[in-house]
Amino acid sequence: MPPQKKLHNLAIATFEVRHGKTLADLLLLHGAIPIAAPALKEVPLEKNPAAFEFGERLLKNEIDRIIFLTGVGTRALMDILKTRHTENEVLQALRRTTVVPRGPKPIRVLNEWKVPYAFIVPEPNTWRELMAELDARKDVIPLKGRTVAVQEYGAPNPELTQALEARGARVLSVPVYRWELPDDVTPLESVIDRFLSGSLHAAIFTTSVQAEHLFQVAERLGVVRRLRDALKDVVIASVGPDCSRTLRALGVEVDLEPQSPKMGPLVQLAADRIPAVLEKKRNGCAVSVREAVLAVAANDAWNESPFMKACRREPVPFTPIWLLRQAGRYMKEYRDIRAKTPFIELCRNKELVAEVAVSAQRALGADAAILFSDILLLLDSFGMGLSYLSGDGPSVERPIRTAADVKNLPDLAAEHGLSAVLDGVRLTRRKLDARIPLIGFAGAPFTMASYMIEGGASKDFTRTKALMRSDAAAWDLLMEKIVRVTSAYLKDQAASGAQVLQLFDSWVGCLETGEYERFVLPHSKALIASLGGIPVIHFGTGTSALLPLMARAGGNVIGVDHRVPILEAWTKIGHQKVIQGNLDPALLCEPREKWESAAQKILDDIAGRPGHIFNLGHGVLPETPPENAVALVEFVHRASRRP
Ligand code: 1CP
Repeated sequence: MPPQKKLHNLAIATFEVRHGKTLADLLLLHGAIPIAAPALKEVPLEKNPAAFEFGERLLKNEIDRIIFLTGVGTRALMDILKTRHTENEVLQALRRTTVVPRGPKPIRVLNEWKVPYAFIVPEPNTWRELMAELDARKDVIPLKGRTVAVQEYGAPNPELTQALEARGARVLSVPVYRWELPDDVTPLESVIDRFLSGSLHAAIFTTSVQAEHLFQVAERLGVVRRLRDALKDVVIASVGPDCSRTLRALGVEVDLEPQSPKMGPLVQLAADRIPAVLEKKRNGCAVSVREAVLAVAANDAWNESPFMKACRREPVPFTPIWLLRQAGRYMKEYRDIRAKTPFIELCRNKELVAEVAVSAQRALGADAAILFSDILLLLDSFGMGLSYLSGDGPSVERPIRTAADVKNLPDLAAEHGLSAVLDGVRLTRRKLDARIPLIGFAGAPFTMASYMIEGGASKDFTRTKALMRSDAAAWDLLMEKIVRVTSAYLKDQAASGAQVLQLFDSWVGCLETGEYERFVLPHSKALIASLGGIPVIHFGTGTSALLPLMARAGGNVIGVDHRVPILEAWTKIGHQKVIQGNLDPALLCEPREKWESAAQKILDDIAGRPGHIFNLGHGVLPETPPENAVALVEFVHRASRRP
């Protein structure tokens, strides 16, 4: 009879390597969705003097007891010894020695070899039961003054060594292979992301090393505490007592452990108990991305940065600053990379993405980094055929011109197809100073629609306005399709390591207020509301008249350009919001006196009120001398420093 599908649609992380497929198949039978993240690789020791010494001494009858801890290790040790001795010599020597297998797997190998063993260790077959059995037989199998060889698997077991030495034994450790992180840690990284975003329901650990390696990768990503918190909402199943002990030492509570430390009973227990335990742990409600992000925010270094404090309108030691398009063509390092790599390729290459974003933040000393990517990549996900023609800007092969085009446009929902960008977010976050927040971003619905309809850059947005004004239903449908996928994309960026999200409505300033209110506001509002509590910067240019409405649409921070005096903008937005801006980027191409006095004027106007993030009104121009950008950051820090 097929098992009941007790784990219907529950996503369960597994880390097993050797029996990974079996474990996945068992879980599938129960209706679960196994998410495999092989957590280790076994590296045979090439030079293994300890094993050779063991072989020599074994043959000279100098080894009194041998403890075999694993089946695979027992066989591997024989393979090593066979490079120096014959199999028969080794078997004969083993038969003259007291052999103690820890569990059924080494027993199977010994039976095959017809090597007698001293006794069977009772379940759960950890080194503790093994020692208890030895203690019970101390008259028959004394340890005092005896040489005890211990076949080690992966990592040494210092507790077993100590226990043997405490009983007077001389311990000879015989390593066979060691465990390392797998060559490709991406599956582990992505499982960690999924834990952090609350999209996994359970985790099954079949060895201690799996747990250790999971946390090693979390450590590299700088998310140990976040992972530990996230695992509180997940059912943790462990194969046996040693594995559970390791998990607890890592700060992870174990929910399920079978009586018998084997995969079959473990999966059966998991199938029987996971749904109820999950219900209890989550109290009936799933963890949202927002809760996950907020709950962990309190722990991270970036959370106390001047930038994040400004986002919360808290007092800051100096005004934080970053620059729109701070990574880009004005920097020689960027141009050098671009000379070798087409733009879209660059955006999809996580190493280059991280390098460009992190090096720009460092070169400037900026208080935040922005993901290196482009708002238009999403057009390709819609199948519109995006290219960047040198000099002419972006071009879309199949723009949307009619209501039928809108209808035929796929509703991507969560399938944004930009996992390569998320890889970039993760790597950027990892390489960035922990105190520097990372800004993720996307185009706002209107600006995205304008590129989709115009097919590229535009000055007057004639076609966009025509569709909007002539067919409200088609327009709303288009905006809704954009909102849905953008929402999923931005949430994924947050879950991958972006602390703040910026929404670029770069061209919305071409609309009059009534049109904004009818055709844009509801959609931008729905998008921002869907992001929960993740801090959002809502940016536009030429928006002087639209600012109160943009503020109404949402965003903790409103980004304003240089066409509106900053205090006037703040009044329009409302002082409960944070303001970002607004030096004219063209000034940065001028001598220092010009931009310095304009920057000073902005700081004077703001007069130290909390809730200002300094920025340009729009992106750094390609002809900007980079030293001016660096000097501006330094100037704003110095001129705004509070006593
Ligand atoms: O030739 C090149 O190397 C490409 C130039 C370039 C760069 C450096 C483009 C093409 N995009 C980008 C990066 C980029 N784009 C970033 C990350 C860099 C950073 O800020 O440090 C960001 C946030 C964007 C967002 C973006 N792309 C916006 C919104 C911001 C804004 O400037 O208003 C817009 C409108 C785009 C579209 C775009 N991307 C690129 C071009 C040439 C254009 C068209 C601009 C236009 O319509 O005139």
